[in-house]
Amino acid sequence: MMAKMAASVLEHGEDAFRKLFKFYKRRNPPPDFGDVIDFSKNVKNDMVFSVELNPSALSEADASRAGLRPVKDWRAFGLKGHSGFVFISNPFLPGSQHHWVRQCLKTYPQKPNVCNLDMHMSPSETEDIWNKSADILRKKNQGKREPKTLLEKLRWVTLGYHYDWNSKTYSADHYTQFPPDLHSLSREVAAACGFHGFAAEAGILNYYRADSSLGIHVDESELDHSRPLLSFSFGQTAVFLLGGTRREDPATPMFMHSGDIMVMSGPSRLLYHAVPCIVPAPAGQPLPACLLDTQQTTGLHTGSLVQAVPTEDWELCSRYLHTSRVNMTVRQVLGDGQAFPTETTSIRSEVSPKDGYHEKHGQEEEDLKAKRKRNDSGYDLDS
Ligand SMILES: O=C(O)CCC(=O)C(=O)O
Ligand SMILES: [Mn+2]
Repeated sequence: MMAKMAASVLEHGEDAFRKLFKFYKRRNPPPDFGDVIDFSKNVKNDMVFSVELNPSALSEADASRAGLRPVKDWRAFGLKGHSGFVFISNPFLPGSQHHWVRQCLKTYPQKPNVCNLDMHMSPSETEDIWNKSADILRKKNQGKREPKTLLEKLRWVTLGYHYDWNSKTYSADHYTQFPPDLHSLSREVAAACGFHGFAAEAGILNYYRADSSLGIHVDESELDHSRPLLSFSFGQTAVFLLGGTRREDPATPMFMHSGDIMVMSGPSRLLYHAVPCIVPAPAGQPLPACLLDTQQTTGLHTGSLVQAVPTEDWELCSRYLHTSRVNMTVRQVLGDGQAFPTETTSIRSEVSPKDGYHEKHGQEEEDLKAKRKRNDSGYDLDS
């Protein structure tokens, strides 16, 4: 009786999220994705409902300037029991994701932004990651084992208030200008979801290779949790697990396809979540169809945030994305008029290291046992 109860508590409690994480992380044999919600298709799931966004919250002109379709055409969804969670199925105009991909690969990794490679390399070595990798990557013959380029070793970049992975805090004295284009995109998307005046102050860009994952965690280091957290996905599809406010709560699996946007707000702002795997691309179709769309150079006018990406740049981005996913998470750290606490009263995150950011990338026990090189912040550089 006791044993049975313990087993059932484990099944539905403590270990349920972790088990699901491991289930989707498994490579051999590959997991069955049959239970994963696919918002790009007609969803047949009792938990899913359509969300009507207010089309007048964002003008068509502002949407188009940011490379987005008119809000009336967005397909947005919610999940029962997760108030404040909004999933927007690729609202980008055809061809406008290219700009954000190029920014993530070529522009945002540049100084003064900070990346994982800075943890163990000198600033001159991590200067110009794109140009140092471009020629090698262009010539690289797939399948052959060759040393990884810096671009292939990139795991994260921080923007704005640079997240400190050790103290799990942001601070006033480690800030550089947040990229204006991403600031505007974030403000527009937040406005469309009813959050006016959203100020993007910190960004974490995550770079996933075919075998990368992101452990179970909560994003709670921002000081004002009443502001939403936005997440943008590009490239290969991934599985996202959305749990509850307690680590033992069950999790819901869903696909994140290229162009999808997630908004975690209100009661959903502090939910546990994870990315257990990148889904192998279907044979013969290494890039999702939306990234094959030709760029909308004709629609680009002065004032547009989205710039046309030169063909030679896109060739490299596209090659990289055949086996990768890029994610941008954007956060407002401080509430309106709020300031960082002074040193002595500084609020530290209460999360245990296992739950925290510091160990979130590919930090399952197997990985810890594996003799792999790690950088100072726990990111696996060899995967
Ligand atoms: O890659 C993702 O979709 C999730 C990223 C994330 O949770 C984070 O950076 O906090
Ligand atoms: Mn997160």
